[in-house]
Amino acid sequence: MSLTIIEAQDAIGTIVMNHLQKHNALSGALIAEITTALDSFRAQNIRAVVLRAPAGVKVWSAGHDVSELPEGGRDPLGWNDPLRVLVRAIQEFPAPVIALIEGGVWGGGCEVAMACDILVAAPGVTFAITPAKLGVPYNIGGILTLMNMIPLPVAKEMLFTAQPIPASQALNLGMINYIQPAEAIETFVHGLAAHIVANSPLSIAVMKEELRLLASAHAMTPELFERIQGLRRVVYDSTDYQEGLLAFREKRPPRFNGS
Ligand code: YXS
Repeated sequence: MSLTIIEAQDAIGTIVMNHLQKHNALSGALIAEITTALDSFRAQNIRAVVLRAPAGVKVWSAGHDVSELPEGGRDPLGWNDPLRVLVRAIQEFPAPVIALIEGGVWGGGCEVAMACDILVAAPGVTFAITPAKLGVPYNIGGILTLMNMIPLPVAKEMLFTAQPIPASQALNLGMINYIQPAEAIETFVHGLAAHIVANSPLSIAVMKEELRLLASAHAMTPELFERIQGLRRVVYDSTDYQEGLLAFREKRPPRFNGS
């Protein structure tokens, strides 16, 4: 059974994440369908993509599929992790990807949404970045995405509290472009996409890639890289990481002891 609904019309491609039983948890299978759709859109010269969940959902995406996180001793968010592959696929897609967001956005779901170029949310939307709740060592790609999107004090609050922020705050921060009523959001997003489709696809593709390259242009010395990897290993080798995964499976609050 497919986990997505894929449509393409008038140079606009739509990907509906439709694994509702797991609240669109970003499993390897769901991610594979999304990246396959993006490859197909690229071949069709699609000029704008809409990434969404079905209308009226309670949860846009519940983030990384926790059941697919490694049990420890290995970076849970390494280069080839499906979530990282999806984030890059969106960022490198040669046309704008518009996130049409309804419901809650959790963990890696926020990173997928923030990888999109334009974000339009319904009023009840919330965003929660939750690695601290699970004892996961967030990767620096995700950290940099956050630093490029919102002011450092708010990024720290979201990371350290793992609590949701409302769409109204996300709009004030400039993290999302618009809030639109649920009954109007689809028409609004397609209006945005129509403006994009009418413009030069080459000019837009080049500007999108220029922005991606410049936004990620940070000097990384070997010492800095090794220091960060060493810090992250402390986390994914920790008993707290194990406890975070176990608590999720057992549907109970985690009890972290800092080791
Ligand atoms: O119990 P069953 O088998 O029906 O399955 C439940 C949940 O276990 C499952 N599910 C997930 N499975 C894998 N990975 C997930 N992220 C995930 N989220 C949910 O879906 C079934 C229905 O969920 P349930 O009963 O909890 O629904 P609910 O309506 O009571 O609550 C909806 C949520 C989204 C508030 C709740 O499911 C939730 O808090 N999910 C986890 C959100 C989260 O913390 N995501 C971060 C995952 S870690 C991640 O993204 C990165 C590694 S990082 O941390 O770095 O960002």
